Amino acid sequence: MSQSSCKTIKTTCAYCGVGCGIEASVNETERQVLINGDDNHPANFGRLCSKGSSLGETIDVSSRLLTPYIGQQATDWNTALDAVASTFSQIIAEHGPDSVAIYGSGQLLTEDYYVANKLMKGFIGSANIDTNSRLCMSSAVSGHKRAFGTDTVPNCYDDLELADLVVITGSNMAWCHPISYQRIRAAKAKNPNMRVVVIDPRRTATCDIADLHLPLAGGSDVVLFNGLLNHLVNGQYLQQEYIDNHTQGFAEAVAAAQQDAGDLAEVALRTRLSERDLVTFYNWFAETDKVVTAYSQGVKQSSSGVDKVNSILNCHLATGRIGKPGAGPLSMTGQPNAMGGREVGGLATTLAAHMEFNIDGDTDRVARFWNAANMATKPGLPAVELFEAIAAGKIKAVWIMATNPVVSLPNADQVKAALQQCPFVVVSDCVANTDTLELAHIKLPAQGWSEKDGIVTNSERRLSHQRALLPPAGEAKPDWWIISQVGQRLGFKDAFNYQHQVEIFREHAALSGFENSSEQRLRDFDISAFANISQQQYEDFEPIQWPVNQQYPNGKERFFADGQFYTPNRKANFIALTGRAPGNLPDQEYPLVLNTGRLRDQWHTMTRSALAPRLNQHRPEPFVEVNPQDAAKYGLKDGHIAHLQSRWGQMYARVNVSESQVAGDVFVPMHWTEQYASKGRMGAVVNPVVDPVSGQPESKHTPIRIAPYQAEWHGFVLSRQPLPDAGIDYQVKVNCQGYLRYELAGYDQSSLSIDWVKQWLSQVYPALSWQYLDDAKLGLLRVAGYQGNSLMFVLCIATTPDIRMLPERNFLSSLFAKSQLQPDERLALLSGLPTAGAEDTGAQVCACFNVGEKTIRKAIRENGLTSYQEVGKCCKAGTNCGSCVPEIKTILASMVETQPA
Ligand SMILES: Nc1nc2c(c(=O)[nH]1)N[C@H]1C(S)=C(S)[C@@H](COP(=O)(O)OP(=O)(O)OC[C@H]3O[C@@H](n4cnc5c(=O)[nH]c(N)nc54)[C@H](O)[C@@H]3O)O[C@H]1N2
Ligand SMILES: Nc1nc2c(c(=O)[nH]1)N[C@H]1C(S)=C(S)[C@@H](COP(=O)(O)OP(=O)(O)OC[C@H]3O[C@@H](n4cnc5c(=O)[nH]c(N)nc54)[C@H](O)[C@@H]3O)O[C@H]1N2
Ligand code: SF4
Ligand SMILES: [Mo]
Repeated sequence: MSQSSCKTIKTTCAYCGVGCGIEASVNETERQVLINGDDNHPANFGRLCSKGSSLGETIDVSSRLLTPYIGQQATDWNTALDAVASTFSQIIAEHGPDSVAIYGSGQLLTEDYYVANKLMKGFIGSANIDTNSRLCMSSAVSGHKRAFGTDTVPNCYDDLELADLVVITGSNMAWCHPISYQRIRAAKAKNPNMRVVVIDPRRTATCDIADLHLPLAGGSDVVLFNGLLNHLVNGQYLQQEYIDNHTQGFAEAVAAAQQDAGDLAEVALRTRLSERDLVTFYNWFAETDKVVTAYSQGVKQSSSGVDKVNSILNCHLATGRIGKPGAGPLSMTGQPNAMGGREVGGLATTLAAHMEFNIDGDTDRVARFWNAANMATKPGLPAVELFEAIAAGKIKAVWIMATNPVVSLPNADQVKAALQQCPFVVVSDCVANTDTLELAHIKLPAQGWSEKDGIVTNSERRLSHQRALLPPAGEAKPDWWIISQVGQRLGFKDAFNYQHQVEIFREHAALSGFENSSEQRLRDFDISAFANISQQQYEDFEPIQWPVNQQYPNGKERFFADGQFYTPNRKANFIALTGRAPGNLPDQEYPLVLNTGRLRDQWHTMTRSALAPRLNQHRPEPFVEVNPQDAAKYGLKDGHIAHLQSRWGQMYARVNVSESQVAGDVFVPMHWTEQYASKGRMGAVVNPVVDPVSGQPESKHTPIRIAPYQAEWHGFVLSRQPLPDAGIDYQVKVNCQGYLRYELAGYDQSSLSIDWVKQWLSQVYPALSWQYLDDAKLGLLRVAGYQGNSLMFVLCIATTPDIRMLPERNFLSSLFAKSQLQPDERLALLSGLPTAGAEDTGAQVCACFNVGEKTIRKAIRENGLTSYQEVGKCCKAGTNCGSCVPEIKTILASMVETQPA
């Protein structure tokens, strides 16, 4: 990139709720962006993880939705917006405001989110606007409101470093909030007194820094924390003055905890943990003043998610450890603007600016501020119910923005069917193809990260500016603009007459301060200091934690150490809790528990992360992780394919036999969709049970059965061009540097032949010279296609159930990366045997420097390396973001074990 045409722009990462600051060097003419961490951003101080640092690889426009579509027909904005507005109008006129809905996302910017909520709740007159945050944050929101009277995260990231005990529960922070995890790792290295406890049914990468790992039974968190509350009471570890002066309901909570978890042996039984480990954890918690409990989806995505949250908050309130440096509960938000969504009231059950339907005067207050034409007066439907109402025909038009519910909602085949029969589906997205866009009547192209511009708020309530780096792709528009245009066309010209997003931000800031001085009901969320922000100040916006008002012009790090809460009498509530079993339990027919979650290098439904070749190498295929005992019991072999089935749906995934999984539990990553894996859409399998208070689905606990998929053949193709669906059971696409890789498997091999290959591939490659090897005896079918001397594709199929008959993918990939092949390489290509000097680097471990497992093993062996730091010095692996350090340590450990004595 030439220096002269570069400009440097500060922005925030597109991905997780850590909210890291980025310094981007932008070359507009080449549409290239170089990504570096922003040294001054308080979330990351210059560090970025593998996802953040590869953002530059994801901004190509080739996969983007570039223009609006009505049906299959490209159209202009006016026509598309008119069609959206007139159809919504008509349906509202005929069936009332509750017959339409918006389904939004924590990946919208605050300004987008604010306008969507205003349109639906203030002007269309229904609260049927919910968001994917229902699947993500809603149990934390409800738990906070029950305890504090408001949805406030009391602590901040610095506390992760200041603590002497960090309890990480239901969170694979090493992969999902990598930079926060790195901060804990670094703090622990400096503070010998610091301990880390990880509570997770799986042994995850996060356990790498754990002094204690509690592999509790899925869903048993309330019992575990009720047991802790008992321990605190029995050992007199309470902060009695705080309890007496600033809380209520303590006696009832203790009585319930004693009833539920008074007997340690029973707690051990129900949590599947040993009494010794329980006592260790309880003692550490009791005896350490500075304790932070960081929690995420293992806590929230549960049919007792809200109770789990309150069981944690109970223990922090009982010890007065809340909102203090190094002490307090910290809910880690998932999406880049999950917190912003909570501020604007993006959930169907809340109002804007932390106001509530069920608090006297709030609905009227919002209505007056907006001068609302049709203020909604009651909560709308939460996500799972909202899609059930679509299926039932009660909701007849839905507008989906920045989320992919056909993949991410539970019982996703039902969701798909609901959208198929819904009379009017509008989808705003950045990319051209998703499983949800396929069902849209109207597609609207939204600006994505690197083009859109607005404010986001991270897990610690810190607002940051996400800035535009490049001009929009094609006709893409900001989401706030699209929504405002529809608002105007629905007849609300004045209310949606925004020219620039700063006008929306000012309005949002003003609403947060509206009737929010001490005479009225005080609300915690107050950024009224920005109500008159100039455009220049907005452009220069520096990261700051809310509240930002007259009292706190520079923001505020922590809440509640002073014991002042937002309930009517200002006291926090203890909640009396009883542990409940998950909604569906395994039985003879469905004997295993399916747990789902995230991988280090993929983001959700892969629409952005899978565009970066280096993020696809760590775990290229959908997989199911099973304990060796279960593998033996169900006849599953490592590396082969399994069929998973629940009462709701089915999927295929590759088997990964692993001790990190407890027998009886299996784990599947949430990421694959029909765009990448023909039958790997995991949402289809997941049960639609929800928490009764928050409505958040139980994504971590579905009874399933598993069986080997009896593939008669396996194979893969490396191809320059994308290939069509081959109509087989297992076809997985992997984007690589300059080409694509497809993994294939099928049941029926009778149709496998050179002719079949030609028929399939000539759709994409009509005129090539073909080279092939078809050896029925050896069970080999190999085909390569050349254009002149350039290799266009190579296909390798083993017509036997034995996957070892396939050549090494990494070696073939290295050949494929070359544009021209020598004769010996052409031969090697079909034989699958490495040419002299070619090196097989093995499966990728370090995404930042693309270092493979075999390279690392070789470096260790040849240089006698004993620590991950030495490995880093030798081959760079693990020296950038550090997310692969746990894996490097596992490799080191395995090599120590296998070394001859
Ligand atoms: N790489 C990557 N990072 C991401 C994302 C991504 O897609 N990819 N997404 C972002 C988003 S939106 C979110 S919400 C966060 C989620 O971040 P996390 O919550 O950390 O991620 P998950 O993998 O969904 O689940 C966390 C862990 O909960 C455990 N668990 C399951 N059941 C239970 C239980 O009953 N009790 C306890 N204590 N633990 C249990 C699972 O085994 C899993 O390891 O990640 C964010 N960061
Ligand atoms: N089984 C199971 N299911 C889960 C989870 C789980 O752990 N297990 N986790 C749940 C959680 S926590 C979450 S957050 C969800 C995430 O699930 P989704 O929200 O469905 O997943 P994403 O892939 O993030 O979808 C975002 C979509 O918006 C598009 N997009 C990105 N930026 C913009 C923008 O600025 N404007 C517009 N209009 N579009 C944009 C992307 O291209 C993509 O299609 O999944 C939930 N579902
Ligand atoms: S931790 Fe990684 S994904 Fe999350 S904001 Fe930071 S760089 Fe982005
Ligand atoms: Mo999330």
